[in-house]
Amino acid sequence: MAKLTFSLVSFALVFLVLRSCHLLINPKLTFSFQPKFWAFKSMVTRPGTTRRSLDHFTRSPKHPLDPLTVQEVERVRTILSSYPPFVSTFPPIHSMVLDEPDKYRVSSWKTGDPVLPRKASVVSLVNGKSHVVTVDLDLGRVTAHVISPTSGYPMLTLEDLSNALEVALSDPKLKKSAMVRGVDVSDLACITPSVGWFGPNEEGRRLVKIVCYSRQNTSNYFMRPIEGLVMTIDLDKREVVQFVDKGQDIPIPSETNTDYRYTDDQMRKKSQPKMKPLNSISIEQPNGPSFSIEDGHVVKWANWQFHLKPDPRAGMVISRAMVQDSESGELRNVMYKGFASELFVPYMDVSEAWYFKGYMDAGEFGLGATAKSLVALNDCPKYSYYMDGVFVGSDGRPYIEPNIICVFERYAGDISWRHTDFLVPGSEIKESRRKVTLVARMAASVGNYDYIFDWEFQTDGLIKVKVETSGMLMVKGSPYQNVNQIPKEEEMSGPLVSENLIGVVHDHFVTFHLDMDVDGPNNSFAKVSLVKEETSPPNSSPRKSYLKVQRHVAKTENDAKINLKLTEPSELHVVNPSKLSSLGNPSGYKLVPGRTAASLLDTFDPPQIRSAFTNNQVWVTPYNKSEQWAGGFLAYQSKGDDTLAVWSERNRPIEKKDIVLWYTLGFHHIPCQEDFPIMPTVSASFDLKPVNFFQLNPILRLPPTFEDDLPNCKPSISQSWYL
Ligand SMILES: *[C@@H]1O[C@H](CO)[C@@H](O)[C@H](O)[C@H]1NC(C)=O
Ligand SMILES: *[C@@H]1O[C@H](CO)[C@@H](O)[C@H](O)[C@H]1NC(C)=O
Ligand SMILES: *[C@@H]1O[C@H](CO)[C@@H](O)[C@H](O)[C@H]1NC(C)=O
Ligand SMILES: [Cu+2]
Repeated sequence: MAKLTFSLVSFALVFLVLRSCHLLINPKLTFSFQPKFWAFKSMVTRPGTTRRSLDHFTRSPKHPLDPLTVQEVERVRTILSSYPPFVSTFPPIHSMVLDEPDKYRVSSWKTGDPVLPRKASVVSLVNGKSHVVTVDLDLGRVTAHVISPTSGYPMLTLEDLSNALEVALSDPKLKKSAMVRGVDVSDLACITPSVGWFGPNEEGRRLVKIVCYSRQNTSNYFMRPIEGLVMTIDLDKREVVQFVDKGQDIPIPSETNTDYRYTDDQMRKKSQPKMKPLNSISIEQPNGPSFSIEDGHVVKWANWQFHLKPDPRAGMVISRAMVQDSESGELRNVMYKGFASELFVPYMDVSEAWYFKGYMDAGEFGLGATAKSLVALNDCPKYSYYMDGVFVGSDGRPYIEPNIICVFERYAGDISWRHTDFLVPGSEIKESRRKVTLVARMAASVGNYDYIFDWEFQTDGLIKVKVETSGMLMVKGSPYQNVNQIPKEEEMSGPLVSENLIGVVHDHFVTFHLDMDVDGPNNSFAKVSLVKEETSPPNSSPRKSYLKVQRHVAKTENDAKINLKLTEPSELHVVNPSKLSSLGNPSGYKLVPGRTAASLLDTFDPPQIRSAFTNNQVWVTPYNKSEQWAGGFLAYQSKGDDTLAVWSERNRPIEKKDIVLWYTLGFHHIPCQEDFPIMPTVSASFDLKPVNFFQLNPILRLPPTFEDDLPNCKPSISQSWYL
């Protein structure tokens, strides 16, 4: 068993290094697996770190939504190997995930019931066509096989990426371009950005772009672009379709200050930052955390319960989120399924080496497939529980990406509710309750960028969904070292962020699929607007105007397409009209947008057509199991014929229906010097907040915290520290 574990782990680590997004280092580089293996081992035993034993070999599914297990993946592969169309040549597997059982069967499933029939959905590519095959694990055979009718290709595989790099690196033109700039081919680091879709040139063949950097004297090659050099590779013919090199006069930016690793010698030699160092800090949980994770995926904490799993495309999926009623104790449905459906990142530079950069990171590269093990104590606090991802390689075999999700309780010193009252003499009141929450976190490293996804649950029923970005800017080489050298008439695609480096302006849009089931599947979407009224009749009050609440229940999809405007405020409620409180209000949850942005690109700009789901910040659609991916099921090189915007043109009825809410959170990003050489995190979030869901404040009777509750802590009077 131990030996087996070792070999699987090493196998997984090959992928840990190789199976990444639009990033792949020169394949001539040899990777050392051993140190990573030990890093992983030490993590298992680190104190304050909880993780279940590695039982992936024997594990069987316990819940109908549990991801495919190692054994199930092996079995699917065996079934496919003897499936007649796949017998002569086993096609590359671009995706293999659980085909989730029917929603209504899952909703009525209870712990202890037999697990529902298990099926796998497999996407493979045969002669340029995407085959979607359903394998029934109980029947042991293929039960459905369709060729996808939409445009686009499935996510790229590791082989696609390494083939593309091999083709690029063996091209003498690339060697020559590198040499002209004084870069040895062995110092080239090339990445494989997606091509997007810009018309007939990109159609009928799978293409990828190649863009290179110099890794000379730095691990942060992203800051040393070989500007103006871009290759287009045909992935299946394995040939260079186009070679462009228009940047030979642009210097490669210096490696100075580009490295960011703590172990980097240069970093160590340098002085510490000019700030007073922090003392050690940690949250202590002497009795352990108060959540439990049953059967590996069902998280139970305080009044919450939900199913949590990694997904190669969405990253992290929350299902069947239910909250306990504070009065009756009943477990009530809130959301059937929530996940990041697509992530659109268009760059604002239309030149030849840049125009195509408009990524759809979930559908093109996968948010889970690019997520790596979290760094204990830095990515997640002490007492975190770590969950592994069981994913599938292009050969149809399983591999394990360890510790890609962490679950932890957060106490950030915040307040849940409070009041002090001193208006009645002699009866001063001081009541305050601290806020402790539960977080599920994952971090995807899609090439240069890192996206940290948090789903945070509060005891008052609120769910906060947060996205943070960090990592490296996608920068452009420039001849200029100072803004005073830039000619007035020259149009720059972004600010100078370091010498010879332009931080190209871009956007990030993350679109969430939120299948709300507030007290059951049949919900309505209500826009509760605030509108200005004039006092009438005039002079009947000293006031001239006031705001009035207007409630509009959306009948069809068009009624629920919303572009947020500060001057037209409205609350966005998902309500269950058949579940009224004792006061007669419908039970609901509201979407509370936080920081966001709208895409300002032309609606007919090709990247915007493909990512038309960003045309509105809010959409509501009737539930349809096949409408999960806002940018289309096959996003790679898609033409935008299978997006949320296209589905929604049907303008279907959405009142008193099982509905899905779609919300896009976004950033415009004008880079600045502080983003170099690695960006401090930028965050944006939105809330799903109960509205007339509970009878009253659900944490009214939450007890306060006293010093006796914290036996390990010294009295918390601040003066004592300064004695
Ligand atoms: C950079 O690396 C090259 C070899 O790759 C070496 O010759 C050179 O001295 C290095 N420069 C610095 C500043 O470390
Ligand atoms: C939801 O509404 C449909 C009709 O639109 C009805 O058939 C179904 O029974 C309802 N489901 C529940 C759980 O109320
Ligand atoms: C579900 O969605 C797909 C894709 O938009 C569509 O082809 C299909 O007709 C839909 N099914 C129903 C029942 O509306
Ligand atoms: Cu950015």
